[in-house]
Parts: sequence; structure tokens; C-alpha cells
Amino acid sequence: MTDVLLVNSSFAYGKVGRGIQFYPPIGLNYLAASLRLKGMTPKIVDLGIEPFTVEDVAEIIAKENIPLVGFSSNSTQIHNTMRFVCGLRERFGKNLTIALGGFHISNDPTFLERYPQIDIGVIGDGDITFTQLAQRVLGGEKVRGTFTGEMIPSLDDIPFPAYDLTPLERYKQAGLQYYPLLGTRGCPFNCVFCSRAPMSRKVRFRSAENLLEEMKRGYDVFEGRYGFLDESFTLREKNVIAFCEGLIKWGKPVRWTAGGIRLDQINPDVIDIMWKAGCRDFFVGVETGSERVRKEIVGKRISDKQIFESFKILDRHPFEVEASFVLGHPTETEEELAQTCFFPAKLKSMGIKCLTQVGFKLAVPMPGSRLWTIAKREGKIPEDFIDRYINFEYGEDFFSGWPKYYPDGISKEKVLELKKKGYMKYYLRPGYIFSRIRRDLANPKYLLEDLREFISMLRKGHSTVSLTE
Ligand code: B12
Ligand code: SF4
Repeated sequence: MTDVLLVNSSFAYGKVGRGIQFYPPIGLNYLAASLRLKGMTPKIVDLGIEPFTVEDVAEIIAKENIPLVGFSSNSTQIHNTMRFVCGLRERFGKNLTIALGGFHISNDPTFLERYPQIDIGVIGDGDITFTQLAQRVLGGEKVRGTFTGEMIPSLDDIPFPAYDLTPLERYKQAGLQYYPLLGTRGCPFNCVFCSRAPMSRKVRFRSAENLLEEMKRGYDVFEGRYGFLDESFTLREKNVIAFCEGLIKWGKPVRWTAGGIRLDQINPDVIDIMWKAGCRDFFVGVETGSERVRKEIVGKRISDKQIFESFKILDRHPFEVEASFVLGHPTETEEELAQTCFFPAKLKSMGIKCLTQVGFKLAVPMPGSRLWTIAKREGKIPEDFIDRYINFEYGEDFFSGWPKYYPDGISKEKVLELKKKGYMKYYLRPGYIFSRIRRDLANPKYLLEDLREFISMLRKGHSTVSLTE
């Protein structure tokens, strides 16, 4: 019998939302593993893949008489989270204890003062603290309040995520499935648009042995394909090297994607061993084509020269690298925006081979980020935005409803126009078109896909798989 229901929220109510079904809700898989260790029997409902309404979730709770439900919510999903919270409170009254954790409350610590429908709030890591609170609730105690999650000192000490509670085969990225892994928690940097709970600046690492043990257990799941969700995979070089050496020694044919890598943390020795150990692709945040904006505003002290040199190092192997750019930084000029949009094509013209995909995203101010504070100070986001969002004053859809940040004097239309030009310049290069035609002729199943992409690029100015405009 289930005693704790863990619900991953979604920004689409009663239907499967775009863009969340790439990975399971790992935070909840981790929580469930810790709860189990203390004898509890959790169940996970992921609203990202289940089109459930309040009534559907209420039925699950009623059927098994579950006393405690915990919601995981990012800020993007907080309106729908509250729709569920209020609906369940109405149906079960005080007989149900409702908890909230995840990125929104971690960046809005007084949330429960405004929303007393929730009994328990947990800021930051939930593994230790929520397990203790759940034991107290199931023991019959009435627990209320916002608690700061105890930081796990060593990530090796917590159990592996309980993936058996979420059907891994239903999570796909570009048609492929990867066993999800997290080698680190936290990031020491402070990029202007990044939404981080204050305590997540402290980075914690799993040991190579611990990661390899989880990989061995997960080997059969997706034929040795693994996907890391780390934000800065190469942060501690000696760990990466030990991990790659372990993988090579294991000798299995594995293929993995390294999540995010910072371009100021590219060491040729590390890159060589990563390739040898089966790493084939990852993601880098270039953020802007303007060195001034990158250094002064974004907070990434990386020069254009360093970016080029890092890409050159990556080109030692045929990696596939996706570069991400953010459009619309405070004080950014039209010229600087144009520099960003044409930066990927410039890298290609300089002979960079490994850059295979480019993403331009409009800047979105998120609670916990410096951009959020700036946008509020400049009056671009109202002080009570979150409460209005919860009231659905900005609509149901996060992607079209949540405000973007446009620098003073630059219109939305101008940003979208430059973005479209940037994509065209990058993707409509003869070299790129020929490489796609070669691929399509070798495997005609790609032909239709490429035609769709081409039309989307011409009509909307972005890829069909892009979540945002
Ligand atoms: C993987 C990922 C995704 C995946 C989605 C995976 C999924 N199934 O949800 C994809 C690629 C689809 C994605 C998309 C987006 N993402 Co994203 N993503 C991440 C990433 C890299 C990892 C999440 C993760 O697994 N963390 C690891 C686990 C262990 O941590 P955790 O989830 O925080 O869980 C712990 C605690 O929070 C707590 N906890 C969590 N839930 C609960 C519940 C209860 C009851 C309790 C008590 C505790 C608790 O305990 C857990 C264990 O300690 C994070 C950054 C990061 N490193 O966390 C960004 C992050 C969550 N994403 C973010 C954003 C902005 C987005 C997008 C909006 C980007 C965009 N503009 O398109 C979209 C929209 C997604 C959405 N649904 O809202 C922001 C959210 C900021 C915010 N304030 O909400 C983050 C924090 C990145 C950032 N730093 O800005 N994302
Ligand atoms: S954008 Fe990446 S590097 Fe910058 S603070 Fe966020 S996680 Fe760290």
C-alpha cells in the first residue's frame, strides 16, 4: 500500500505538456529511494507524461487512503501545482498532509505564508529532511512549516534514484532514450539568467566508483546509452578522469552525453579521455556573441578567443556539440544582439567542425536569478507576478504567457527578426545543406523530418522541436 504520493507538476493541465517528457522527475526518484530506505512505500505520478486532472490524482489518493502527498514544482509549473493543491485540499480537508518542494519554493521561501493550503515546504535538498518529515507525518504528528533541507554532505551516501517508479521507456529525447545520471549537484557560478537556490552554489560530487556502480546496474536499460544532466560536467577534472578510466576498464560499449560543459573548462587531456570512454555529445552555453555582454552582464568571464580555442580543442574528435545562446540581456544593444545571432555561423566560417546544433532562446526572468531582480527593478515584471501567474492572469501556457526580457529600446519583433536571420545564416549554409542531403539519401526516413524542419525554419524562424519562440 502506498503511504506517500509524490507528484511531479506540469505546465499543461489535464494533458501531456510539451518538453518535459525528456527525463523522469529525478528529484522525486531520489526522494522515493530515501523514503524506501526508511521503510515507506512511495508512488510517483509524473504529470509530464500522465494527462491527469485533480480528480484523477484525488482518486489515487482516495483508493489507497494515502495520508501524505508531496508536489515537486518549478516556477514554470507553480500555477498548475496550486490548482492541484487547492483541489485536493477542498476534497480531503485536513485529512491530507500536502508538501511542496523543488525550485519554486527554494527561490520563494515565504510562499507558505501566502498559500497556507500547503502544510509543509522544503527548501533545497529534500532527501534527508523530507524523509524525516514524512516519518513524523506517517507517525500521526501534524507537521506544518517551511523547512530548510539538510544538505547531503556526500552524494555517495544516498541511494540510487528509484527509477522503477517511473516508466523510463516513456521518456525520449529526439526519439532516443538515455539512462539519466547526475554526477554533481550545484554550480559555483552565477549567470544572470540562471535560477538557483542560494544554497546550490556549493557543488557536491559523486565519486567515480559510485557513478560506475549505478551505470553497471542500468546498463541493460537502454543498451548502454547514458545521459548526464549535470550543468558543468568537467568542473573537477580529476573526478572526470577517474570516471573515464573506470569506464574504459569496464570495457563495455557505452555511449554517453555529458550534459553541460563550460568552455573555460576544456582541457585537452580530459577531452581526449572522455572521447575514449564513449562520450559523444554535450551542450555548451556560449550565451552571447558579445564579449562585453558575456563578461559584464552574464557573468561568464570567457573571451571570444577562448571560445574559439576551446572549440578547436573539441575538434580533436568528432563530437557533436550544441551551443546555446540567450537573446535579450540587460543593456544589450541591437548590434550586440546581431553579433550573437551571427556568432555560430562565424564559428563555422572559422573552420569549427564539432558545432552541430544551435539554440537561440529569448531571456526569461525566473525567480532566483539576477535577471528576475533586474526585471522587477525595471518594472518589466510586477512585484506580485507569481501570485498573478497562479491566478492564471498570464494564461495557462508558460511558454507564451511568461514574460520575456527585452532590453530597453529593443522590441520583441526586432529580437525575433534577428533570431530568424541567425538560424537561417547557420542552417542554410551550403556545407550544412549538403551534409543533410547526404544523410537523407543514405537513410530516407530523415527526409520528411528535414523537410518539416526546413519549413518550420522558414515560417516560424525556429526548429519544430524548440519549446519556445
Ligand atoms: C533536467 C532539467 C530539465 C528537463 C526536464 C526534466 C523533468 N522531468 O522535469 C528539461 C530539459 C525538459 C527541462 C526543461 C526546462 N527547464 Co529545466 N532543468 C533541468 C535540470 C538540469 C535538472 C533537474 C534535476 O533533475 N535536478 C536534480 C534533482 C536531484 O534536483 P531537484 O529536482 O531540485 O530535486 C531536489 C530538491 O529540489 C527537492 N525536491 C524536489 N521536488 C520535491 C518535492 C518535495 C515534496 C520535496 C519535499 C522536495 C523536493 O529534493 C530533491 C532531491 O534533493 C535543472 C537544473 C538542476 N541541476 O537541477 C533545470 C531547471 C529545473 N530547469 C529550469 C528551466 C527554467 C527550464 C525551462 C523553463 C527552460 C526553458 N526556457 O525552456 C524548461 C521547462 C521545463 C518545465 N517543466 O518547467 C530551471 C527552473 C527554474 C525555476 N525557478 O523554476 C532550472 C533550475 C535550471 C536553472 N538553473 O535555471 N529542464
Ligand atoms: S547557467 Fe550553467 S554555469 Fe551559469 S550559473 Fe547556471 S548552471 Fe552554472
